[in-house]
Amino acid sequence: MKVFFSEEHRRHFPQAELCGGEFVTPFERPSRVEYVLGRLKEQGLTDIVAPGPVDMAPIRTLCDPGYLDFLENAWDEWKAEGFAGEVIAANFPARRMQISRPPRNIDGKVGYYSLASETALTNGTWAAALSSAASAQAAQAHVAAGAKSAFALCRPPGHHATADMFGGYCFLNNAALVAEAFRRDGAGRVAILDIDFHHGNGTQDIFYGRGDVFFASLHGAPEDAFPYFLGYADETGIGAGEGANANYPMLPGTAYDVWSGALDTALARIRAFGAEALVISLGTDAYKDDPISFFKLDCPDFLDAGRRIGSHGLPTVFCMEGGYAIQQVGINTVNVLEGFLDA
Ligand code: OKP
Ligand code: ZN
Repeated sequence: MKVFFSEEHRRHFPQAELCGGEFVTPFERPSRVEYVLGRLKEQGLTDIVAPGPVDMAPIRTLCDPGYLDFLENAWDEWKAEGFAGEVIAANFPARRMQISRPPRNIDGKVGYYSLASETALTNGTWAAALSSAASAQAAQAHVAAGAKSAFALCRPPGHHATADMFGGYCFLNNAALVAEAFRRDGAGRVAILDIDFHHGNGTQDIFYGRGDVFFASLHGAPEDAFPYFLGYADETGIGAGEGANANYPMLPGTAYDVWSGALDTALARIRAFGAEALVISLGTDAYKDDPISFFKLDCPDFLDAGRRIGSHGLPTVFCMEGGYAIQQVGINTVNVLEGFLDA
């Protein structure tokens, strides 16, 4: 399996994440990918290449123009305002406030264009987010050209990002870009399966009204887990998208017996949908020792999950999402890929 990876991810390394009322070193940190690269090489997956330049046109089609302008200029505007720290949201358009008028002031804009305040934006964030999207695009092009699968080692991740909001460590929705690219390249129906511990609210939001892209997510129940305000089982899609969204929220302590049942159900739905291509939002934070999650999957479970995904035989692009037990993130992520290849 070919791997697409850009060193430019390093340009996104905020010093701070707001966590429990303190600023901590962000869980989503550059060293995560070092562990994945190390494990890939250890297991003989050495076909690792840098993506070509990002294709902006599909990003402009997918995202709100004001949002893209914000991402590109936020750091400069923040500095011009005289703020000394990293760009962090503190003001949000809450219930019954205006959501159709982006403020002019950057302190207002950052809240307007975000869904949470844990994620800081810095000088290199835009470049890193574009490089992450470029890896996703290159992986998709490789599969569209006939390869059975590819791995986009994306950082920063993407599945929480909507067309107009960042948050949950995500800025551009890489998996959505891949699904859209498959559609443009002629796939009539595409499925996105999100196995990250957190609900892929951004991906769900992007495709919620569409019947051509099926979205399924296995995640911590929204009553108990970020992003808290989306991811319930009764969210099934709307209009043309009715029936093309499937959520599998699970409770604290969920282990592989229950999780794998949800995985099989989701895969059966994807098969019944008639997907011609598959995008996997590959987070491994369902791991038992993940510091910010509460499922109980063990390392070999990821191998088995990869096999189950691979047994469907669909052209597949994997996009890296979360996984914060950094010593194991390499093993768990590559286990999914090895299981897939072994199916
Ligand atoms: C991103 B991805 C830590 C709470 C963290 C945000 C989680 C974002 C997860 N105090 N809340 O889905 O892995
Ligand atoms: Zn996650």
